[in-house]
Amino acid sequence: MVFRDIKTPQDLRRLPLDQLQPLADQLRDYIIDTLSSHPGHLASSLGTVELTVALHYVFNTPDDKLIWDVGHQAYAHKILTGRGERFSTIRTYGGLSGFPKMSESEYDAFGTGHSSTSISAALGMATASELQGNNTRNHIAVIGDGAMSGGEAFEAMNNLGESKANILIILNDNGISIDKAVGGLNGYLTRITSSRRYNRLKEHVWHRLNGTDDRRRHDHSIGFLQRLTTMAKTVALGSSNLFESLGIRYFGPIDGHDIPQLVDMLRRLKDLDGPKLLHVVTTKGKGLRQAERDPIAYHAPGLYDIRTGDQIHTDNTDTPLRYQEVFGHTIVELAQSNPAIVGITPAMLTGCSLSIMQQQMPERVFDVGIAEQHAVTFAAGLAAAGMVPFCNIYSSFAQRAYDQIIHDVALQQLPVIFCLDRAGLVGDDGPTHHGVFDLAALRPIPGLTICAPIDEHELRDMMYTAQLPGHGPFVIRYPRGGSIHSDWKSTFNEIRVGEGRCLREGSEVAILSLGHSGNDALDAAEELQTKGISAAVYNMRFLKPLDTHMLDEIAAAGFRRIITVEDGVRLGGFGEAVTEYMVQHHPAVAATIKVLAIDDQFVTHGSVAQLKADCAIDKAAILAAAAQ
Ligand SMILES: Cc1ncc(C[n+]2csc(CCOP(=O)(O)OP(=O)(O)O)c2C)c(N)n1
Repeated sequence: MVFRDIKTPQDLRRLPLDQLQPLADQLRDYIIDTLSSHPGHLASSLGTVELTVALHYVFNTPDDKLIWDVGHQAYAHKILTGRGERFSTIRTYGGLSGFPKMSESEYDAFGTGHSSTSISAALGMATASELQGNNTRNHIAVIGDGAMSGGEAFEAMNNLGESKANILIILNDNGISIDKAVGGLNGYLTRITSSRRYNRLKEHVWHRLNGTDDRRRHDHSIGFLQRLTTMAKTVALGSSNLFESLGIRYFGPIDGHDIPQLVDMLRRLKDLDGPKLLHVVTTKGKGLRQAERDPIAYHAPGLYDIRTGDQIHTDNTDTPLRYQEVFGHTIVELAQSNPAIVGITPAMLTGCSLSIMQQQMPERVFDVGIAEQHAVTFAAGLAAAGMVPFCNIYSSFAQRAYDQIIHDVALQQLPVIFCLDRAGLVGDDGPTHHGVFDLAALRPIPGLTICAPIDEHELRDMMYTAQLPGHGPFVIRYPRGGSIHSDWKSTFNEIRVGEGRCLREGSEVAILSLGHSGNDALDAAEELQTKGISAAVYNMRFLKPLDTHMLDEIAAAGFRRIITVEDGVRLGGFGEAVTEYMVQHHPAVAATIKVLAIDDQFVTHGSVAQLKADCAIDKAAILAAAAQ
């Protein structure tokens, strides 16, 4: 059997049980081979290969609904559901999405990217099935221990436990989030999986019940198994089971790489009505030595050597630091002289570089798990009690905490400093992860200062300014990756809040930019110069408050065209803010404005350069607008 012969899960279901592990091995090799040159989420997907095979083997997908949480672990699922041939296009422009996507396949029951949604979605679908008179369809939510720490998962379980919905939660427990898993839930799961007394009892029960096909015994055995499991756990752990307390029947933990055991257990659970949870223990990165040893680095390792498995690092010492690293070093510097500074991240410790601060002052860094809402209100609490919290959240994940930003921070004018990482277009992760709504979403909130640096020196100055006494809540948003200068370590300068900067004088065209887009503006102005067009560049720096004094000057200067450029959505964004002001105060000038921003659509995945070109927010778009 060759895995390429499996075009759909129906083909898979025709295989004898003993063919499944060889199939899983082939799938794993294919993922490892492909991702070595087509980067993606490696370690998580390697950990779920056997689970994926077993799920599609036992359940009648796509009629039964399989819902992946986050969806970064669903590569084997993509390959088994008719997308094997196109797998090498994953995350590239026009290719497969890196996450489940309803429009991509009928097997992708629910689109994902952000975490902790699977149980809610499964409950919604199960409720719909019931209302539509279908009581036999199965709904399976596969959720990692990291994603389980997110509040929405708990809200869903609270609701689920009360319902009779026919839902199976698979808790895929590998003890790792992107970074080390944190929090009380993590400790709890570790206690369950490592309790020797409990596991001995469970093994005993399992062996007694294993291998029965008799339906009556089967039904009886599953109930017996559960009662014994609960009892054993109570004996071993000295407390009742968390999930059972919520009304969800708990099974496991079982080995998530043992296909026969998985298949047997899933078959039993398939016939058991009501909400239930199967706890499977897997190894993140399974099958690639380096990934098993360092699942944090191999969560999304980029390119790696197909023969050795070693990561290929393209950085050299001349490469400018990325914004995130500059953030990481700068917060340490600021924290050394300001003892009130603390750093907070919802589960993106390494990604946002707070790991740098954690190494040096661990007691002042808080990884709160995948919990954006909590991160913001936790920061608000710290600020209310006199600390200076830097709350670093990826822009798209901060969408989760919109109300907390309004209600807990802004309304009370608490000096929380939000550093919104991965703002703008992020590239291959695509629409779930682009940080393009932040400017427009935050602009209407009273009392927020909102700014974006053009380079890493400005990032440092903005961070420095934000932590000085007397400011209210402060938002600093910056993109993924490359900054500009190789000497990032500038001295700190206080920036006057709401003050823009003219970077280049000119007379015909004015280009007004916010944040990193200013670099395209400068490049465009340079090129316009060679074509005999004189272009001025204004780095506005602040979306809020807008530098209206500078806008008055620009209006008075008599430019034939004013161009605004930003890497965010048009509706309510920076360009519209400038236009609004001009319409009110300089109506004749308003007619000369061309806003370059992202139109009212979700942007697909692909390289940032390609997407910027598609959205007409790149240098070429500026040149075209200047020529009009
Ligand atoms: C709301 C939200 N916050 C943060 C992330 C970033 N993120 C992606 S995967 C992941 C870790 C998930 O851990 P787990 O569920 O245990 O899955 P594993 O990768 O370990 O298999 C995080 C934090 C996200 N996708 N969504």
